[in-house]
Amino acid sequence: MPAASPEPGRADTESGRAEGPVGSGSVPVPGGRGDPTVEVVDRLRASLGPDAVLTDPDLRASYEVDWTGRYRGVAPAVVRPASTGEVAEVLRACREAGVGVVPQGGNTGLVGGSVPRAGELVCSLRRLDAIGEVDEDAGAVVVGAGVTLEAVQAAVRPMGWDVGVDLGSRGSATLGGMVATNAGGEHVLAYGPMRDQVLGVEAVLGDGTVVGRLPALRKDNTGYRWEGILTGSEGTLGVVTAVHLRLVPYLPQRSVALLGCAGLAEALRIGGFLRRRLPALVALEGFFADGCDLVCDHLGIGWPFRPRTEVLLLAEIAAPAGAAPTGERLAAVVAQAPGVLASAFADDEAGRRRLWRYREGHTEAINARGIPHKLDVALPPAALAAFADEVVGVVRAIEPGAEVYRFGHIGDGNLHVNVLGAPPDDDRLDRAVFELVARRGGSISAEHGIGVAKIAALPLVRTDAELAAMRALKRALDPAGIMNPGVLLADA
Ligand code: FAD
Ligand code: 2HG
Ligand code: ZN
Repeated sequence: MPAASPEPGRADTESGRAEGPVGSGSVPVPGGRGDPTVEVVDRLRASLGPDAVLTDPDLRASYEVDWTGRYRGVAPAVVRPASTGEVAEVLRACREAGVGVVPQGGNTGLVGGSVPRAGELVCSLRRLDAIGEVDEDAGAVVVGAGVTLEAVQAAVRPMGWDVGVDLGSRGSATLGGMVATNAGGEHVLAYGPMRDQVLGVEAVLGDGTVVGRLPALRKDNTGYRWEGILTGSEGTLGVVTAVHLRLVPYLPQRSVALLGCAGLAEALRIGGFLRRRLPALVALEGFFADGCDLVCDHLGIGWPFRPRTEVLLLAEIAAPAGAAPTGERLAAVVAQAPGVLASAFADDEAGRRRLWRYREGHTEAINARGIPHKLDVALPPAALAAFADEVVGVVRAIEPGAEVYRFGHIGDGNLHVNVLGAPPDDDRLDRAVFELVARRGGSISAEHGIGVAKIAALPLVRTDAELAAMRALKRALDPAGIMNPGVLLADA
């Protein structure tokens, strides 16, 4: 399974956005006395200590470009607070000076929301990396926002618990970032997205106020809930500093089937057949032959089976240790499924990884070939297969030579359309695809969020009244507008 890591050296394009301090009243001399950014950096150096404030361009570099290389900017400094109190001090200093802040966790976000655009400070949460004691009876744990998903998995699995969300970026993505983006991933089918895993959060709002009581109670019906407001807020309301996670039982006995199908409609039909008969199904993923070829070339491996088929469907079932073997049950149900043209199975850890890499390997293989346009969309289940055909024509009408890769969590109606061969700063094809999605009753973001990549398209799927209510919420919690300006909401 690929480990996610930013690749600063890959990027050679600017996002095209102006750089410079935000929110200042009079016009200060950049870098001189009276420049609010310089004053904030000096203040934070004094209060957090010099090691927590990175201004050297080489040290800042990996924080200033996103994972895809499509979005980048320059930050006057990267600040690395080590406690909730220090995060509050960062936000207070920025608010008083009117300087924007970009919260950053693992920097694996795919919509450009985790890197600076217009001279904002980057506030990296990676030093908030404490993992609390696992509540073995209740199945819950409190973790710092900067803890990686992989670290939480390693901490809770020996106790028979697991995290309900799993992502290919598990080695770098942080729990704070996963809450902020309401991450989805490979097990939404079984456990839902991040929103369903969060019992409570602690956070610092845009004005420096600390909110949320941890540990949270499983039942606490006392008005608005911070975890509800902040999950999916993409760093625009405040900084999540700690998360109280609801855990799910660890199911180490797993079996994977990779199935060859004639097309996406057939794959969805087979998926429905498996779902009805296999309550232990935890993943139902899909991808097309051209993406499989790309992954094979990138990893230097062969196809998982012959004959070569247009679509590949990956199904995984899971059971507790010591339960009846899952592999036999999976193979027996697959044998009855109509329309399976080829198959490969794995029950052991190494075999499962081998099959998963055809699916999880897409993101890295695509990035290795160029800077992609990433269009993470959801469609009503009945519209997904027709959309997958139609979208290729819509892209090629704008960019005739484009390569269009389609893969994703098809059991959730979620397709990742990745386009190579179009200029990174030209979003005409993004717009055309989002308009198609809106016409077909879908969502322009299934799981990655809006960031800066989709901000102009948000009105396609949210009403004016909804956007006005979102802006009002933003103004209430972040009155100075310092939290991730330019992300999620235009003109907030
Ligand atoms: P970052 O990238 O650092 O930030 C993402 C957003 O959250 C930004 O807007 C940032 O400002 C904000 N933010 C970060 N930390 C905080 C905080 N503590 N408080 C407030 N705001 C904060 N995503 C999926 O949903 N499903 C997948 O299957 C999936 N697979 C991936 C596979 C690969 C190989 C890669 C590279 C990415 C994948 N992603 C996936 C995208 C990404 O990993 C998720 O969006 C993840 O939740 C981002 O976490 P992060 O810590 O890297 O956040
Ligand atoms: C996945 O499902 C991730 O692999 C990344 O959400 C999707 O690279 C992408 O577009
Ligand atoms: Zn995904």
